[in-house]
Amino acid sequence: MLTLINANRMLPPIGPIGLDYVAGAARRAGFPVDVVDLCLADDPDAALTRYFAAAQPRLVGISFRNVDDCFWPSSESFVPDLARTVRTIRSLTDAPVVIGGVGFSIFSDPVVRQTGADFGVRGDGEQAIVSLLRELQGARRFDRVEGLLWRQGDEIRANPPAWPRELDVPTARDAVDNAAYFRLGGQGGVETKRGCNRTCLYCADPLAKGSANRPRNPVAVADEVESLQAQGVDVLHLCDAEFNLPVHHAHAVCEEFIRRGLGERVRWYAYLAVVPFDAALAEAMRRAGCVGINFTGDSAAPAMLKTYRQPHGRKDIALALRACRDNGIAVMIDLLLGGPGETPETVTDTIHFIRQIGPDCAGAALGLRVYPGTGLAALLEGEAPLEDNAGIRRHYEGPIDLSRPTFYISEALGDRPAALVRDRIAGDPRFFEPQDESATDPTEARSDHNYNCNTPLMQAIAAGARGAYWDILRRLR
Ligand code: B12
Repeated sequence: MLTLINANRMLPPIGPIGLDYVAGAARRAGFPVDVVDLCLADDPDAALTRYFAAAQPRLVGISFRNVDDCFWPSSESFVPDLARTVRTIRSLTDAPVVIGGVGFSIFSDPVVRQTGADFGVRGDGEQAIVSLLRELQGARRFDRVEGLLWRQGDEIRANPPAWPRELDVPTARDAVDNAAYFRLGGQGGVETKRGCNRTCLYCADPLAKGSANRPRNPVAVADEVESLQAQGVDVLHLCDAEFNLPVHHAHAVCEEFIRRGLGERVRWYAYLAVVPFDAALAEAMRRAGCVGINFTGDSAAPAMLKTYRQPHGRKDIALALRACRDNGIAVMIDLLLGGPGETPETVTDTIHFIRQIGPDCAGAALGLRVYPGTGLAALLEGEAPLEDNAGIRRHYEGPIDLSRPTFYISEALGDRPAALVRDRIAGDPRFFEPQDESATDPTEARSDHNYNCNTPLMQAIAAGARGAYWDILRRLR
């Protein structure tokens, strides 16, 4: 009835958790579901040809998690590949095609246009897939399907997304080969909530997940962790944008994990905002199994933190690090260098401060991906046409198209901003640093934290390493 396809072929492979949930929801509503996982297939075209020779689904759903690698300067876009996959599917079946996924949700309209898909779903997929299947069987009232993009004549219409406050997500996690992903990708994933009520300048999360925090019942989250553990997956990365928003929910999840003794059976990592965070949360997280935190530090320069609309100050970064140290939790601090107003002085200040407080590692990402509908896009568009903005960096010609990898790096950092950042890092091995502009081979001696085709990472996982990728890479050093 429904065939779901994972189109993300990035390596190391990350389990398509969204597809697992969507498949679970469709099955729970009584629809038979097949999953064709192109990430685990050696030859995707052959896998599709083999599958459709024997199957005639009513609907084909594609999960499109990453629109691009979100990394300057590599800027790899996956939309052309997706368009090719849609064409291949069209040559093999008459079933309509629907696309969903987090990356897709940010760019739903252009991706539907560029791929020629029949439908798209922006936002949560669990309710939407069931509604769409029912409408396809019945009245075909597509205006009733949550988050649906659909064609009416030459127009593409879009319904408001389903961002239910009460999240009822299937916990069985049995539609995807999670054991294979654990073996090849070194981690599993689980969500404790969706959405984010922060308004960070550059972030697209509210566009894909909504701007309210939508917590899940901690009991369901723990059930799901146990489902994964039963499949042999005992090292996890939480898939929340920021685990500690809201902080009472983070405590409630930890309490449930501790009550079930999960802290002794699984290890996990999470993304966290720098505030709110304190020793009590660090201790609860450690007891619940957390071994590593990736903080959204962004910067340590007060002016940049203000521009990024971060509520934390540099002192809070140091305090959070101390609380983690006291509880044996490894720390990665993610920096976002090059935003509006960044100067060589603010870069120096940030890197100097981070080196001084000494986290286990720090990600010196350079360049902000400009997502449409964010504060960053509004700020830049308000100044002048994007074409005239000297801070816009891109590898394509013609008019600016934000659905293609488009970045902003403050003009004040000059023509070789990566060289400048690397100079300030001065070979400190705790930093993941941007690729030098003069590097000719992007894979050669890489010291960044782009997890797309990251060979040292894949080799370490093949040799048995498990955990967050930053933690595996830092241990390799
Ligand atoms: C956690 C996370 C990670 C973890 C993954 C951990 C794990 N074990 O899963 C790690 C750190 C490994 C990671 C890595 C990367 N990530 Co990441 N990640 C996230 C994060 C925070 C959550 C993703 C997630 O799993 N969400 C939970 C699932 C359930 O949601 P979902 O996929 O959206 O699925 C729902 C809907 O989209 C929909 N849906 C999904 N599929 C389908 C299919 C159909 C047919 C339908 C109808 C609906 C549907 O229904 C689902 C349930 O409601 C997101 C941001 C976010 N808040 O979502 C970024 C995000 C997805 N990552 C992103 C990027 C860029 C990357 C990297 C490419 C970075 C890099 N260059 O290294 C790598 C890629 C790694 C890889 N090999 O694939 C970007 C993608 C944006 C873009 N430009 O395309 C995001 C959106 C962050 C951002 N705003 O920049 N990431």
